[in-house]
Amino acid sequence: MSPVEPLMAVVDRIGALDAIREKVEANERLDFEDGLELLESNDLLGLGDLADLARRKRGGSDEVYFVQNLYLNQTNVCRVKCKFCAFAVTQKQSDAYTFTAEQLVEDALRQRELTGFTEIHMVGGESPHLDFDYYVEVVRLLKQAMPQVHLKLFTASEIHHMTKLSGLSHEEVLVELKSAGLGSLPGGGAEVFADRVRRLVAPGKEHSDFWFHTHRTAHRLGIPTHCTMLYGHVETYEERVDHWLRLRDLQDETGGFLAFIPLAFHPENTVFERRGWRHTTGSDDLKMIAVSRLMLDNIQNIKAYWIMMGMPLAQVALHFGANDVQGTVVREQIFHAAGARTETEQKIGELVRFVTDAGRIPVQRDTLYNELRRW
Ligand code: V47
Repeated sequence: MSPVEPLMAVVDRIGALDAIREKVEANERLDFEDGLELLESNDLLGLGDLADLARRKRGGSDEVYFVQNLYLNQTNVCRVKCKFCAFAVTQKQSDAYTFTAEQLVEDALRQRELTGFTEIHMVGGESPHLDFDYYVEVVRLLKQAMPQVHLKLFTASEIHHMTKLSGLSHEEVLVELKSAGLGSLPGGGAEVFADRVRRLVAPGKEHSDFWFHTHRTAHRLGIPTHCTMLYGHVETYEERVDHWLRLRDLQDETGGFLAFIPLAFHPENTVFERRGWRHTTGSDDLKMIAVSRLMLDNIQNIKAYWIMMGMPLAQVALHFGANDVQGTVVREQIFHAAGARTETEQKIGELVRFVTDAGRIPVQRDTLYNELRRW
């Protein structure tokens, strides 16, 4: 190899980002190859700059959103053995729990006195020991006890599980939950859509077509939803880009996604820890925020989930295309079971300080991105 060859490769790569910058400046849509170029780039600051440009070109301002929310998990009993999951247990394990609807309400009311949250985010395992009536009752009683609180409950996988429990269609399940008080769906269960990856990390999980069918149906019924990608395990860059493009297509069709949240794989207490898998690095996390913003040109909000990345890196992510830090998050179990060391709760004052120190304007929002308060 001649000494100039590596240099030429670097120059080519810089040239590729320049070509993408021209597209961003012209508000042109990025394609599959662009997505790969971006992921392959080592020009981390260049990626951040480009993502920040894209955010502004598409109407973004200096506002950074957060919601005051409570996390609940109705059960950790799960029939699916996803290899990335450290949260799920079987009914026979000593740490298995399933709360009744009354217990969940009592717990939420106690927390409400302390924090005044506006959203409950609740997900759990796919327990074979529950029936659909249980889920409807949980929603109904939570709504009855706290009519003002938005209920963001159940991943698409759980909705699909409810169709199996009840024999109802996705639409029938969603209609019933909506009339009981369901407000929106969180974005979990998406993992990585590619069949190859799903077979490797979540062989017992439903096909990704069901995830899309659930979200498409929810959007049609006027239930907004969120979307995610679980990255940093066995997926290739190609499979990450494919995942973004599939989400972008559905958003073109329905406009029902409120936000995208990239989720970094936490290996602790999973099969992958035993195989030597390591935690993602800060650069990969920042790259994922930036490329998510660049590829998902029709999803307005990209979340830097501080529970996953920590507040200091989330602050940097605000300059890499993110405009949301999720929320106060009272208690979180899925990432903490898998090794997250972050606090489970941020006081509003602390969130405000972090956002302000990053040079942005903190805005408290409700789940639907209506402004409640700004600093
Ligand atoms: O589907 C599970 C992921 C998801 C691990 O909608 C893991 O606003 C990393 O969906 N390491 C559930 N990730 C959480 C979720 C979520 C989180 C924050 C905001 C929103 C939203 C949704 O957590 C699962 C899976 O993809 N997950 N185990 C793990 N060891």
